[in-house]
Amino acid sequence: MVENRKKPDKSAPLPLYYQVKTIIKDKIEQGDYKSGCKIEPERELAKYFDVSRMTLRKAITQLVDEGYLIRRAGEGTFVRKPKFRQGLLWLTSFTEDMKNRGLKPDSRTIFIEEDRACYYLADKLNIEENTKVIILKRLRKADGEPMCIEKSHIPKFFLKSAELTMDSLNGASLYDFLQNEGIYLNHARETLEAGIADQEEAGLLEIQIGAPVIYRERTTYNSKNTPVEFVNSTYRADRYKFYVELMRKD
Ligand code: 16G
Repeated sequence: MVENRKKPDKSAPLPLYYQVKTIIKDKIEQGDYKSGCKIEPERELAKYFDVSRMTLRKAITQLVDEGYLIRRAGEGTFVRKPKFRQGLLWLTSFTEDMKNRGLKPDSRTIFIEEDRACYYLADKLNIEENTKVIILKRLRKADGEPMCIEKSHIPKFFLKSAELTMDSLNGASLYDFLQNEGIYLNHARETLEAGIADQEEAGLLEIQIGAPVIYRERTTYNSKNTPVEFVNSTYRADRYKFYVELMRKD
């Protein structure tokens, strides 16, 4: 694998570790290093690139920090799966999003319960305090891999004909269920925040406690601008990056 790789240019003004890092990163992005494959030992790579072990280690450490590589104690360093790049412009469901990527969406319902809206939730959903809400907490997976945890809150009065239960949802799409109830979601407002996984999140998402996560808070509205759903989601930061196109203001 190392044979057809470029080498750093020692006369170039760029630091050597940075050149080595860029060469390895390009190979990952171009698919020469396949996701899941083990890269050569540091000693071998340092010799090939003709750099010190310290320089090589700095390049590798940055690629680990940026999510391109993962070190497994006693096993070596491996290429990570590329992150999902998700646009922030379109209102899609998790199911749609995974299908568009050619992946099989799946859900594990952690609980569905009925509760009364507290002041905070009432404010988010623009309902009276103590109004009945259905709370649905799910672990969402793509091709069997945990991606995020979603806790949705929906005012019960929206659900007229069918009850939202484990059986009625049966691992399927919540947005499809709402559409079958005649509820059409039109737009949403969302915030993203950085966080670190606590014990429960780490267990469900199969990541280390303290690993970076992204908290997304979304309120989804129908065409009358009435909030239908308020969601708290925890996304794996090692599997997602978000994308938005920006325009100049003037
Ligand atoms: C998305 C939504 C979530 C919604 C879910 C429905 C975020 C950031 N986005 O993941 O609000 O509940 O889709 O997905 O949380 P489903 O129709 O596949 O159940």
